[in-house]
Amino acid sequence: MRHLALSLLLAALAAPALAEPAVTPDMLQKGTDIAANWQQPHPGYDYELHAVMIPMRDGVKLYTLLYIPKGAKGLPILLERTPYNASGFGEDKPHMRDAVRLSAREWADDGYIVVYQDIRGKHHSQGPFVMTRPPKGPLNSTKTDDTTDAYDTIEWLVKNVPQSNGRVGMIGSSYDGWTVVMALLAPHPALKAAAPESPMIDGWMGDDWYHYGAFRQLGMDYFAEMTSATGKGEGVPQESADDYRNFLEAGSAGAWAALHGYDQLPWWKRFAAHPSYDAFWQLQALDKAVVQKPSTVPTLWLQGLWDQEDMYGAIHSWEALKEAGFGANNHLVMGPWYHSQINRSGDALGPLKWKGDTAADFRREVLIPFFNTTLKDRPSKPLPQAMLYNAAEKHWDAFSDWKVASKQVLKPLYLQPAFGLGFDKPAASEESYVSDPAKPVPFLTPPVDGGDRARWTTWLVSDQRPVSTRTDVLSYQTPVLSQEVRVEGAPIADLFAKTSGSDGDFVVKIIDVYPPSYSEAPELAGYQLPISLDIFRGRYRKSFAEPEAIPPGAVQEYKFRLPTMNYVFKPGHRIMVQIQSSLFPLYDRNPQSFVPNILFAKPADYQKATVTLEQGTSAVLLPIVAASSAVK
Ligand code: PG9
Repeated sequence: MRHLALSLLLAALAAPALAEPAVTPDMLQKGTDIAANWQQPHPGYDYELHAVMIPMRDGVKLYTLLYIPKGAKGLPILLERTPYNASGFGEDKPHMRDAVRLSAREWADDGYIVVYQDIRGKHHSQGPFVMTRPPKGPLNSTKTDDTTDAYDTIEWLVKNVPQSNGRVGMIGSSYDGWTVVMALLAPHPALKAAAPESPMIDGWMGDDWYHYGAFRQLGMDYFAEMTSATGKGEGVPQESADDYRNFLEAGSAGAWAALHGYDQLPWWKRFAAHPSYDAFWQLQALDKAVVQKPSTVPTLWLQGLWDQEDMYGAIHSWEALKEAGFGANNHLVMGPWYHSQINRSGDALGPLKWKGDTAADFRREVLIPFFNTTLKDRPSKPLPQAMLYNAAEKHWDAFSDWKVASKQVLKPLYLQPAFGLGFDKPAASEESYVSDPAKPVPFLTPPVDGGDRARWTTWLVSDQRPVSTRTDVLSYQTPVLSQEVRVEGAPIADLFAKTSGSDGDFVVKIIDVYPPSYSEAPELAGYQLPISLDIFRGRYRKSFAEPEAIPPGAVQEYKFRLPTMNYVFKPGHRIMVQIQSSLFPLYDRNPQSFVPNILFAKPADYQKATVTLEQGTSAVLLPIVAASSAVK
């Protein structure tokens, strides 16, 4: 203070007289040099950016960013609701196409108002955050959910954005896809088109948290990132760079959680109390909800054919809607993409190279015209019922009648003696392996760093040769194919097996084995490319809600659906089926002795088991077609 007074005095003595009033002691006491309400002019910008707090029906305000092209009149709105921070992309960029997320670039080019909103309780929005907040009802006794929040947001937007034409489209992938589906459960009349991309639909059955009851523990970091802070929480510090080792040394997933302080996280505690498919999960399954409350909003259900996070949601929702008679306004798209790759460049997936950028081309040629039909009254080519990329032939196929799983004709491909695989039913025989929880089969060759995005996004197309020689992985294969085998639909794994344990997991992979020499792409010579794979927790073979111990030594049937394919196994290739009992550390280990909650299995519960597969009955049931049913 003394320094300030002294320097003011010196300045006053030295300074020449000013035309403007000098800084007076009075001003210094009462005033401030901070502008009352600074509005930064952006003369070079081609858009206006507005940050607003939109009130919901219960008074909670949600932080919303509006990107409005300068001089806009009568433009539709593209809305994305997210838990991942509405701001922080490119607000400092002068051109709207660079300022919005990459996924909305073509929308900016086409002339849209783009709106991002933080969902309740995340980042700059008010209210409490609840993980994938259940729809109002038995699990949510409040007056709001993400259906009402979307409704109230759209209501505000159409009344308060005079540059808009009063029509809104919703888009978003994964969690943001979930928010699109929630909006569809009671949509605002101004919602005219929707594109849930890889939406999280059923977290227990086959999306992010579990697959048929096997826990995806590698995603546990996400729990802390999302629920340790309103903003982005911190990642979990790992003991070593190898998550194979980290999870193995921790023991159960619950022990790992305890080690990392997860008893402070309400979501983890709620989650861990529901290891089976009880009402907690059933009442959140949105493929059931969309059928109970079908919307008339034109909707494109999108996902990747190798979607490593949400492989289940879009196809199951679309099938449920089609089966219930709501196919007319619902379309299915499955591209050759990893999770959310629809919003990035799509010229390749791991070692697989496509013709052109399958994602950008799709956004421009299909997705935007689809939105423009109802949002801009711009006529477009009618969309087929389903579009699936054919990764073997490298082109899109359009289908006027893509079969839902219950209507498929399936042909058994039997496990045969001497690791053969064929359409002829062989005489009964057996093959065994020892599954040892101390040496689980890795899903990627260790060291496995869960944070390594390049490996994570491509693991579903990773070469299976490194595990095919393990003694606890059974690899059955056909002779070299002399004719193509074309598949359209969802295969079913149908295993008859016994185990010396009282619980156990079954992993089934359908693999395209490339020829040993392959001049089209030498890096793929001999490659074992997974086309469809999943894991099933044995205790749920009779009921997902009520697990039952496996009677040791008794043959049981394990029957489960695998991910959808639109594929051709070409002449010169082989079809392979691999079977194993772990996929670690992506999935937690089954202790192989029955315990009430596997998340909290004790070290002594983990037991080796001898697993024996029946050959002659065990098969994968393939949706084989003689010729493509795609529209020409
Ligand atoms: N797959 C992520 C997720 C969605 C919903 C719940 C949990 C995780 C995502 O990419 O948003």
